[in-house]
Amino acid sequence: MMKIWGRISSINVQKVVWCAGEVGIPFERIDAGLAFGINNTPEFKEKNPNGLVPLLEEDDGWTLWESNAIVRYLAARHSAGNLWPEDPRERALSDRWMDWQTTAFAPAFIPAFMGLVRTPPEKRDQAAIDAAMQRGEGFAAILDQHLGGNAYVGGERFTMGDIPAACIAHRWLNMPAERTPRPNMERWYREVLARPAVAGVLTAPLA
Ligand SMILES: N[C@@H](CCC(=O)N[C@@H](CS)C(=O)NCC(=O)O)C(=O)O
Repeated sequence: MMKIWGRISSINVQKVVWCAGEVGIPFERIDAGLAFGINNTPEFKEKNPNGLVPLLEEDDGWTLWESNAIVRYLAARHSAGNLWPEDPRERALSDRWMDWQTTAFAPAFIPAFMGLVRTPPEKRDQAAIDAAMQRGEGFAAILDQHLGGNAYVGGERFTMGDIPAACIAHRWLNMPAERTPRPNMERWYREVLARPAVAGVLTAPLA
């Protein structure tokens, strides 16, 4: 059976587990990373020299790391024409939001997530948290505006691009912090959160 290595509290593991659920292939998830360890062992690093999760391992031993690459692979292999749009323009829009999630929205506010969710109150750097929230607001506004005119990130239907974008939206919308209301983003988030493949993947409260 296909294996997905990685703890479910990792956003990058969440993307892959959600995508595997969407395409409906059986898989086994193996906890790795943080307190679970494993990811820095020589055996794991042979499969992913970065020592990071997620890692996909197929029945024949073929492996793939980098969460968005794994999402694209699973979607292309098992859901071409559906999660993985055949039309190059539709696919490009889906791809765009995947790259934007990783390179823009996530790096902007992850210091706030780490401070508010993974750091005890007495050790928090409030100034760094506030600055990260302010940066995040700018990107949240961009996604909200896009979803004001589109049902999903890639257009009128759910595609692979919604998965990374919704995983980061989940963090943004559930952090214990004040945020500007984003009605379009919240409408889309609630809708994708109701998909059966999300069950057990995006947890609240955040961990
Ligand atoms: N660009 C990589 C980043 C992977 C990454 O940073 N993974 C984190 C978890 S989100 C990790 O493995 N951290 C070490 C750990 O959990 O011990 C991807 O998208 O897969």
